[in-house]
Amino acid sequence: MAEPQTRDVSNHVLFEIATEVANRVGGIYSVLKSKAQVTTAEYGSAYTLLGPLNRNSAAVEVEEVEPKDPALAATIKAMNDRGIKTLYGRWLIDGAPRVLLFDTGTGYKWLDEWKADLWSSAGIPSPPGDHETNEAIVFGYLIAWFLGEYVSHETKRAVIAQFHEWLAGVALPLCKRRRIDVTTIFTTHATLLGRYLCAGSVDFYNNLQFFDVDAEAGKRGIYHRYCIERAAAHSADVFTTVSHITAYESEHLLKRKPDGVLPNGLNVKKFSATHEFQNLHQQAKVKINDFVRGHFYGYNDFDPENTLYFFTAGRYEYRNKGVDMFIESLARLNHRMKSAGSNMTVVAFIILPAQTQSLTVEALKGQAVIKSLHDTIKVIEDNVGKKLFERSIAWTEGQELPEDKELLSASDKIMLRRRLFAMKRTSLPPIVTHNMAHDGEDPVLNQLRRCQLFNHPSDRVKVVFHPEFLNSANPVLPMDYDDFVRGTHLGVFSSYYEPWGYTPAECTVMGVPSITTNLSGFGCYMEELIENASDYGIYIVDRRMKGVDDSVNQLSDYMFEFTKKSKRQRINQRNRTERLSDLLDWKRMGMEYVKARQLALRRAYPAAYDGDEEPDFFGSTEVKISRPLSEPGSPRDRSGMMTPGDFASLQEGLEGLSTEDYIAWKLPEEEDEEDYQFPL
Ligand code: G6P
Ligand code: 1S3
Repeated sequence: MAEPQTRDVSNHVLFEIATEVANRVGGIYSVLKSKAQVTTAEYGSAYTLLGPLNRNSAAVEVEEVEPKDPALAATIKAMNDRGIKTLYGRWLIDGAPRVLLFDTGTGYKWLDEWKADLWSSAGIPSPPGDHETNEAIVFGYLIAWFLGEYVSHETKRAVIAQFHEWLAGVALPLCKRRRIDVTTIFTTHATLLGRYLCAGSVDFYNNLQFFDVDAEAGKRGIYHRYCIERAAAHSADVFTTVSHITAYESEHLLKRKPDGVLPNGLNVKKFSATHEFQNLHQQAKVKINDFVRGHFYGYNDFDPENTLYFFTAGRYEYRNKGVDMFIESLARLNHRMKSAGSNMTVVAFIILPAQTQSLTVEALKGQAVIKSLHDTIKVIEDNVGKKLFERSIAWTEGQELPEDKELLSASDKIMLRRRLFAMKRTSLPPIVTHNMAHDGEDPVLNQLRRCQLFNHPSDRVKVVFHPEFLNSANPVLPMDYDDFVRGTHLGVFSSYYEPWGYTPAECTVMGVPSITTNLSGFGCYMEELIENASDYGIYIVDRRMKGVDDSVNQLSDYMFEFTKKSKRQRINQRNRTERLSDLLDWKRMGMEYVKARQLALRRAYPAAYDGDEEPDFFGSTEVKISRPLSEPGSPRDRSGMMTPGDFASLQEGLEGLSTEDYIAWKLPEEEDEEDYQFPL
């Protein structure tokens, strides 16, 4: 084994290990992909992502190249010689980081041996028949093999290995046990038990301290997975989570207090002028209008100018993602708008992928009849135009101007009448666009039925459940997700369990206001940073201190107040929301990763830091962003801790550490003049 103290910490190598490298599954893919640019800017070729090989996605996302680092080449060769197949290449995304993907299938011949070793060396059981855990074990053993081999070739530079989530965590206890000369970070993006417990009907946050974790994991058949997660958290030199709320949860469920929080950022692309993103909103909204006209054919009795598009989207975790609360609040909003005689209409989209058979005939027909109407009107327009032109050319002084009635021929009228008849409908516009595999048991449909949100003409809140992710090739709603988000007015994510929550963050960088909760990492983060977040289009529902009924009312209040905004107010609010995007940029957020890595190096190689004491990582010194200048001041309505746990932030303690690749957040100094041409 190499002498740990002799490694060069300033010129170190970084490996980041996850199962979603070049393989889209969920949020971790978004983290790695969006962060790649800042990490490659900092590390160049000293940064490699390690993941399992998924041939289908690697075929489109990875370009194979030869490794240049001799230690890496020797390590890959040694593993290839023992029958392990790998793919080394560039991930074809911004930053083009290097990736090394392992074909786990080629390691299965050792599965039983590795399972026995995991039990004898770490006390982690692995019952048969759990494919996901088997994959995690094989991947973990391959990673530990890789790291052990790599540090035997690379003897000078320090090596940091950062692991994401339990699925990539098996190698952590192995690194510790085998005393592999690397320093490790484990970043968890959720906890297994947290996700399971929240999806049930427990009062999770008030009972966090009291759960009998082993028993709860056992009851849910995930004890062995929980053991892997807990072992990973305890074996890492540095343990981090994506938010303070998940840090608090981890302390109680995984029994290790995280060293700090590494919040998720985005790769923000700014426009040179604010009106550009406002124009994009308008263009995208027109596409949504087209869909809505088709979907509600026969019932287009609401004015698109007075229609607002709200939406929620995510993985189909009905309770965890707060879809239950969203639907209940929509029903109350509907009632309030009706009682208030509102002239506005809200169309609420629910975009959650579920098992479906196909698009419904009605959904397809809706778009078809509107297209035929458009086509027919185009023909009539041409005919009328031609006639008007002929008459005008032949006009002489003293003659009457052509009459409107004469311009529309009998055949034009018949054509139009046929189109209008095709739009007659005996049933209400549907609430779902697809034939569901389990219509009768679907929680969203059942809740809409219970709340009687059936798209009746008298309803001021209409709903469209689109049980499939969006894409521009969809014949009914042909838009990519980003495009769709831009065209909406408000995103609603009333999550109960949300370690971070990319969906409202994505809304923010696109200048779309959103509603989140103080149980989501993102919501807590924004609440801590901004004095009155709702002025900036970040509404935070209190799901922590309020009872469910009060939270539902708060959510419907926010939505109701939103419907009362004028167009000018909406435009101004979007400008403010968009101004927050630097706050979520990896150029700023990535700093926390830098600090975590520094801490890992310090812990593994204290001699390289002259035995200095580890800095203090507790407390938070973030300066709040004040309310916008246009808003009247009022006393702060909140104070105190970020989250129940008041967790460490890696912000402090490592002062003096700066990387040119990372920028600091600046307060928006003044509102643009163009925003305030009209008083609010
Ligand atoms: C953007 C466009 C404006 C448009 C407005 C509609 O700001 O630049 O031209 O009027 O969007 O806003 P609304 O909130 O009604 O969709
Ligand atoms: C997790 O994905 P999820 O939707 O299961 O990781 C994401 C990335 O860190 C995070 O944004 C999300 O809240 C977590 O829940």
